[in-house]
Formats: sequence, C-alpha cells, structure tokens
Amino acid sequence: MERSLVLVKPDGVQRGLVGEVVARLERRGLRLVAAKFLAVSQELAETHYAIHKGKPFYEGLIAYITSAPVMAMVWEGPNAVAAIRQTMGATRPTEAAPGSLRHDFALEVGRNLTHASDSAENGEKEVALWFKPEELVDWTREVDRWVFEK
Ligand code: DAT
Ligand code: MG
Repeated sequence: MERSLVLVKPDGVQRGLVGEVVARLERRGLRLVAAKFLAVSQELAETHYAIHKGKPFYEGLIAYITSAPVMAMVWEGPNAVAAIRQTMGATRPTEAAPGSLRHDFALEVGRNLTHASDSAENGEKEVALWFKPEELVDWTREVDRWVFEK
C-alpha cells in the first residue's frame, strides 16, 4: 500500500482549510495513518525541502513553511501518491485542474496550500522524516473492501 506525506501548509491552516483537505482525502477513499499539528523548525524545513536548495524561491519557501503551524498527515491507499497529487492539483494554482484543491482555494505558487509526496519512494522518506514509527497507526476500516479492490 502506497503512502504519502500530506501537509496543510501555513496558509491552509490560517484560512481554516484543514477540514476541507481532510474531507477531500477521506471522500477519495484514502486511509489516514497519522496526523499531528506542529510548528515546523528551520532544520525540518531545510531537510524537507533540501532538493530545492539553491533555487530562487528556496528562501521564500523556507520562510513560508516555518511562518505558522502546519497540519502534517500520512495517508495511504492504492496509487496514493498519484491520487493525492491529483486531488491537490498542479504546483501552480492557475495550472491546477478545476475541482482540485489548489484550483479551488489558491492563486499563487508561493501560497499553494498543501504538500504531497511526489513518488512512493519519497513518500516513505518523507513519512520517516516527519513521523516516528510509533506515530503511524496500522488499522483496517470496515469500508476498506468497498474501496480497495485487494
Ligand atoms: P509540489 O509542492 O507541487 O510538489 P515542488 O516540489 O516542485 O512542487 O515545489 C515545492 C514548493 O516550492 C511548491 O509547492 C511551491 C514552491 N515552488 C515551486 N516552484 C516554484 C516557483 N517557480 N516559484 C515559487 N515557488 C515555487
Ligand atoms: Mg514536491
């Protein structure tokens, strides 16, 4: 089962959109594995966004993600990475598909509401960076067999 880190970034928290993000992922059929509300340290932000170091938007990105609390979650399901990124929409909100979160609730790339892992491999790495193993809940839902084929 694929797993993805999902963050509701500071703009999403400030705008009261945590519930909207959770609702959409729940309705999609994805299963919540872990969640915590936290202020992101400089160190965590730099490790999480290490791949973007040196890019022109890097400093602003670190300032943004550390500016106010975030809701960090782990969601899982078949093809969870692709499903979640589709629900989020493209990085630039003006390129995000209508009906996606970034289309429906954002305008600017620097205030694009959410983060989601971009591959199953990075999903595992990001989950390990943001959560301790004991914070991940291994559970089955009664409805799983009606959402997951296998
Ligand atoms: P995503 O968050 O869709 O995975 P990404 O990994 O390419 O996108 O970039 C991480 C974040 O960095 C993105 O959510 C917003 C910011 N960002 C990316 N490209 C940017 C750009 N050209 N200008 C400003 N911010 C950018
Ligand atoms: Mg990314």
